Amino acid sequence: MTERPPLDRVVVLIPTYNERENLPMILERVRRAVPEVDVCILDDSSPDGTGELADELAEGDDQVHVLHRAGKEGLGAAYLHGFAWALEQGYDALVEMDADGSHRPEDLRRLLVAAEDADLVIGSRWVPGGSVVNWPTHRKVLSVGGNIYTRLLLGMRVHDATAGYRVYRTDALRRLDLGSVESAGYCFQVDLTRRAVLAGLVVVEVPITFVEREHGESKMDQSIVRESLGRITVWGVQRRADQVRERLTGRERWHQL
Ligand SMILES: Nc1nc2c(ncn2[C@@H]2O[C@H](COP(=O)(O)OP(=O)(O)OP(=O)(O)O)[C@@H](O)[C@H]2O)c(=O)[nH]1
Ligand SMILES: [Mg+2]
Repeated sequence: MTERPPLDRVVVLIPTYNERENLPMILERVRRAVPEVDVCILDDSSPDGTGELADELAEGDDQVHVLHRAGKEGLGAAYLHGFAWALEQGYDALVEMDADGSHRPEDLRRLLVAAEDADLVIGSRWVPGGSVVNWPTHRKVLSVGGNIYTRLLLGMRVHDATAGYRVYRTDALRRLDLGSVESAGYCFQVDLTRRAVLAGLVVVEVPITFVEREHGESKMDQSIVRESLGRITVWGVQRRADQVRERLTGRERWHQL
């Protein structure tokens, strides 16, 4: 295994849309659990004033940053903005974390330890030791079903490709063509997982306990599910086509010999 550089500078990216009730809690927990890491809040001009609250919280803490975005463009777009910022700032690794407490900051240290020997660490609900607390049956069905569909179509050995609690090494992210990512909603996670696997990055899953939000509303809706289903199906078909092409060109080469 190649020796990876130490993770001296890490930033936790937290996308927010109407998370006023959750922001102080999540910020306090992150700062307490891993005081050495920075935080950057990615707010899409939340109508409930989350962005202004973020500014207030950042004022008294040099390690907290805020990016204000023009309007609600989806989780993927907010993360791409945050990735570009983190790469520019020279961080060694970045973390993706929801604002609603589902991704427990107290688990982050474990994820960062795993990132010492990996390019991408996924906090996974669907590996032994992983679990979900307080999720209604329909959400479990959607997540497990979505992951089975993804595994079947994309042939990846990742068990929780839709998971949103992750650590990326920034040098590994630079090897992915982020400019061509179009996924706006939650399928951004599957898209990036697929790109990471195709690029030969070392992807590791670490079990986490995912806790359903207690405050605020879910931003998950049907358009997000539709986008995911559509894109994953297209990627699956492309993968098959590539396999067929490779087989054919392999045979052509065989005939030329
Ligand atoms: N900046 C930004 N953040 C978003 C957007 N959509 C969702 N988020 C944030 O992304 C994180 C995950 O969204 P959630 O609504 O919790 O989605 P979920 O976890 O599938 O749904 P829950 O069951 O409610 O937890 C939260 O921190 C949201 O505030 C968006 O369009 N822009
Ligand atoms: Mg959530």
